Amino acid sequence: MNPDILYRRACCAESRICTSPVSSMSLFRNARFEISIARPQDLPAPDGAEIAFAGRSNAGKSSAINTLVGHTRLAFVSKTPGRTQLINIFRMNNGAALVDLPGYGYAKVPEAIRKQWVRLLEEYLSKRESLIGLILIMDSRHPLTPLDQQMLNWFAPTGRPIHVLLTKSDKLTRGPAMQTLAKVRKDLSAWGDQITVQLFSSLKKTGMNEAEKIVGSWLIPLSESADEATASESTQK
Ligand SMILES: Nc1nc2c(ncn2[C@@H]2O[C@H](COP(=O)(O)OP(=O)(O)OP(=O)(O)O)[C@@H](O)[C@H]2O)c(=O)[nH]1
Ligand SMILES: [Mg+2]
Repeated sequence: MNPDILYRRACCAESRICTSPVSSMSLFRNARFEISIARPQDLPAPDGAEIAFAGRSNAGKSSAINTLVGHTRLAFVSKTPGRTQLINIFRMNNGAALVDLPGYGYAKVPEAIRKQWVRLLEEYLSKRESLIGLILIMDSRHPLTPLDQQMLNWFAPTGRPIHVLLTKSDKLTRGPAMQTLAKVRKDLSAWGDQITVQLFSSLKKTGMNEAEKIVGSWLIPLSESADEATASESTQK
């Protein structure tokens, strides 16, 4: 194996900096950990477009981020629900960021902490101007829980796109998976037509191209407007 790859992998495990070229997709490649924050007031000033990953505790948010960036240990994955308790920001090469949000709906969390998480999520989802789209992660076996619906209620009114990943689809056979997809798609139309949905499995690495295409389509208008701004600057000179 190329020693450079080995070295980069060792770095990733130590510092959560991901430069691994192994099976990462072009859009998400070279994402690196930037910051963790616990309170809305600690959020850094926006420094590029943000794409947030929200969902029930243990639904597979951190795993989905790792799968998309092609790295097993960038975001912390655990069998114990409620492990991501902070907002973790990962910056991609193109300047946009993937944001791993604390999972909701874990019953064993003390009430005071639960309230703090809810406040953090609501603040972030409803007020963050740099947030251009939401990836809402739902376990394909338990989609659209009341708290998922709450997330949709907070974010859909912003008019920004939402893409639902029905994760752990490897746990369903094809028929039930397709039925779930059709039913969730129909139910989601109640929140508007900016919502898309797909099946996804971090275990089997399925659905990655579709997810990349959707997120890429959210970023293209931004790069086009940046190009237009540069073009108009140069014509003014
Ligand atoms: N079979 C299967 N298991 C998965 C998949 N995605 C995640 N898991 C498992 O589900 C558990 C939770 O995954 P995480 O990615 O930590 O979930 P999370 O949503 O980030 O959880 P919190 O941080 O607690 O909110 C882990 O044991 C993962 O290995 C998947 O696509 N298929
Ligand atoms: Mg997590």
